[in-house]
Amino acid sequence: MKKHVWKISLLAILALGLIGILWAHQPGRMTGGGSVFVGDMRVTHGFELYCTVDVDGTTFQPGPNNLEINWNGNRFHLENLEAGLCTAGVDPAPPKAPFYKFDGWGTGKYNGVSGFRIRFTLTDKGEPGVNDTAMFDIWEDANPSNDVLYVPENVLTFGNQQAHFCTGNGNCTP
Ligand SMILES: [Ca+2]
Ligand SMILES: [Ca+2]
Repeated sequence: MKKHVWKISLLAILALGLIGILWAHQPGRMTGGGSVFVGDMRVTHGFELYCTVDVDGTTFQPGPNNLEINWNGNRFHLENLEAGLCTAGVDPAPPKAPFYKFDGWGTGKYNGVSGFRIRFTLTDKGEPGVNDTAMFDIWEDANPSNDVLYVPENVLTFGNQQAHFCTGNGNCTP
């Protein structure tokens, strides 16, 4: 009888360990939006983005990635996310998620014209979104001195950003 209980306990520990490993390799995604101000200029964004490189360095295929930014009558539309590095460090709960910071890099359209590049950082530092931050830098790929938007990392004035485990309709498979 004792031996039997010991065996069940060992199996339980192995199962928990396996679940832990699987969770550690869960890819993530981030959704949300809001506004940040640069002086008097309001910069508004909305997005759904999938990590291409997760906390543990595992790479995943990106799902449908969307990022729109509007400022002073201008707009940027992400066409291709080339990298999305997700890192842990701050608790983004609720909900429970495997990361809080999304560092992205990609190309898109500025006022309808392709050939622009963006580098950005979005964070989820809990709820409501008052501690969440955003940083954007957008420039012309062929002429990097043509920087069309630079927003230093700043807290959101309106909105909220949410880190999630990668569930739902996106392409979450490695
Ligand atoms: Ca959150
Ligand atoms: Ca948040």
